[in-house]
Amino acid sequence: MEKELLIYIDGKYYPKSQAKVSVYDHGLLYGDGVFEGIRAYNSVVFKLKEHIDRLYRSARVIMLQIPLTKEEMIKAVLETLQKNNLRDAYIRLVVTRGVGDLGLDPRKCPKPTVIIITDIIKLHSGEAKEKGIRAMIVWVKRDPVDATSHEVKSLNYLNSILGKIEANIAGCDEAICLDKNGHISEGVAENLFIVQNGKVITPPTSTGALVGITRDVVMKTAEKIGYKTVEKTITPTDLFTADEAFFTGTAAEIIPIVEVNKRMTGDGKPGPITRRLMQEFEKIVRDPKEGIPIYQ
Ligand code: PXG
Repeated sequence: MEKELLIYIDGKYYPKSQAKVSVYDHGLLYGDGVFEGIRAYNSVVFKLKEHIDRLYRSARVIMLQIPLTKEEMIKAVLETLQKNNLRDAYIRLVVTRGVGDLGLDPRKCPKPTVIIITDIIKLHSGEAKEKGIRAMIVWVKRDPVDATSHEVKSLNYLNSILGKIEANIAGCDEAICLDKNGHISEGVAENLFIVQNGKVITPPTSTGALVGITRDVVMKTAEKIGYKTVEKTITPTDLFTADEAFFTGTAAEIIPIVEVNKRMTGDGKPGPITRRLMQEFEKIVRDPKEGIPIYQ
């Protein structure tokens, strides 16, 4: 039998089938916690420091005291990858409020639960990358910045799940969410970009979109290769009439969008600037300087 993957929970390692948390954990009972999805390429954890920084920022907003320093957390992530002998991996880092009682008061949870899952990466189909995907703007509004905004990467993903359900029942590949003003915010687990007249445009995080790490890499890369990049409000009309559109995210990387609510994007094929950015991105994720090596 194949050896089971080991999962880190609160400093100990458990085989996947035995890696469990209490039913009294407020991460389960209330979605009270924060997380990160991270990738390793060829033995280097891409942008690990940036993901750890975001995790601690998210935790700070919800007043969750992570019981490890950032350095200890990085060590724990690398050690989990080493124990599983992984080189290319998807890493899920979760910190919940921990075990409490059946009331939601976080003061009843003395100790946060820290979970590190490192698994083999499930790649997006090559077809999605090559041909692009069909997306739709759904009725589910992104949670606003004065509510459970996705600026904080919390365990509350019902907003995203609802969006995904709408796309699923409509037979679409992905959902796009609006903010409460009707402006485009992001996908359900991806940031969104459009290209208009050679300019690369993405909505501001004031729409409740996550401060995506891939988003940041793509914005910097676009600038570097000579495209003006702006953070600016995008309306549904802007999206319907864009020359190109694409999603970015740790799991998704860069995925071209070729249709939005049945309107063809550009000529219905992944656009030239999108393809150029995809090529550059492939190089960047494999650059050891862009991350932290697993085996030192
Ligand atoms: N927006 C939201 C709401 C997200 O959850 C992104 C954008 C992209 O951010 P990064 O930093 O990854 O470029 C995310 C990403 C997955 C998965 O497995 C990804 C996320 C959440 C849940 C699952 O694709 N977050």
